[in-house]
Amino acid sequence: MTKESESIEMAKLLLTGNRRALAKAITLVESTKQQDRALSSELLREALPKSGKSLRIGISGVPGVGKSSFIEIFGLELIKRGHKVAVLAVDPSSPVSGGSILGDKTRMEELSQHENSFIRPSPTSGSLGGVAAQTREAIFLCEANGFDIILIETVGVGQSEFEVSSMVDLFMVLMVPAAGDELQGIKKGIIELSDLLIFNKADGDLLTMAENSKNQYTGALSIVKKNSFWSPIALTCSCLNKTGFEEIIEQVFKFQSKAKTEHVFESKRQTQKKAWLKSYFYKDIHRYVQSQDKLNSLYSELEAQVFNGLISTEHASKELIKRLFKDGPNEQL
Ligand SMILES: Nc1nc2c(ncn2[C@@H]2O[C@H](COP(=O)(O)OP(=O)(O)O)[C@@H](O)[C@H]2O)c(=O)[nH]1
Ligand SMILES: [Mg+2]
Repeated sequence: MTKESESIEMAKLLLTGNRRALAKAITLVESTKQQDRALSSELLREALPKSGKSLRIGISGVPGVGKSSFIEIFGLELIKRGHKVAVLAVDPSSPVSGGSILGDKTRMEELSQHENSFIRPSPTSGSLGGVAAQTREAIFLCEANGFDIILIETVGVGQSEFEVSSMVDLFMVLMVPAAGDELQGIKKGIIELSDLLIFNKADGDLLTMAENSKNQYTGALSIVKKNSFWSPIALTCSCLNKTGFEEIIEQVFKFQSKAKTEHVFESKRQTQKKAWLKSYFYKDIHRYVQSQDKLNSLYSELEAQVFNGLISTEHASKELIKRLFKDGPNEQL
């Protein structure tokens, strides 16, 4: 079979809702092997027209806040309502921590076995295009495979939150209930990103504190209007007692229908697409430069000169572009 027909066959199987084809397709887009790249972009080209019809939800929070436990219950509740739920993880630390995937599978035991769910752990970081780019492509593949809710779990540290928020429709942050003065310390940036702020572990000794945290935030959030149609909302839940999920789901779909009726849904996705094109373009150019010996050594030379204060960053960049256009690209781009 030629490479091209191989990817078309794979795409066909993917579009029928075949789960193994989805797993294989994601492995392919994650592959760094040169021969897989052509196959992968062919596959994406076939899948892309069938993607996009889902609600993409980012779920963030510090390790131990209960993201995996939350996804188990939230996912099963959504399935009960007739949805098909895919879970993707963006965890830049996973190759280091290693064991997190095993822990997640046991916390999402029922969900991972359900026929209307699909769970995929984080790709290995440092691979081609980066974890975030591959997750974005995995979203398209899950959608083409028939999933209408995509949950993207990310650890609430560093850059990954921003990357995930740039590929989802709705971003929720899980938090541990805390006393009033501790709440002040929570990063402002997180609140600006989030549409729903959820205090988990609202049970036992933490129940009162969770309610207090929620009330305190509700006051503060009413002033933060993210955009014309939605102000972030604070809620509580308990994965232990399975409480609070009814209201969370209600708010999620309220958000979706408001975003759609006020035409924010599509325009946000368009903005995200533009931003991603830009980022792919820059990454491709950078990768091309790295793949060409002459260009790469010029890059290193200029980098050293910038580092030593001999030339400006702007000058270095212009020199590189000059050389790039002079030599011209080749098929490796
Ligand atoms: N009491 C209580 N414990 C919870 C709740 N949700 C999660 N946990 C516990 O918190 C720990 C971390 O949960 P996990 O889902 O792995 O968190 P993650 O690291 O954010 O994915 C586990 O021991 C859970 O059993 C909850 O609602 N109430
Ligand atoms: Mg987890």
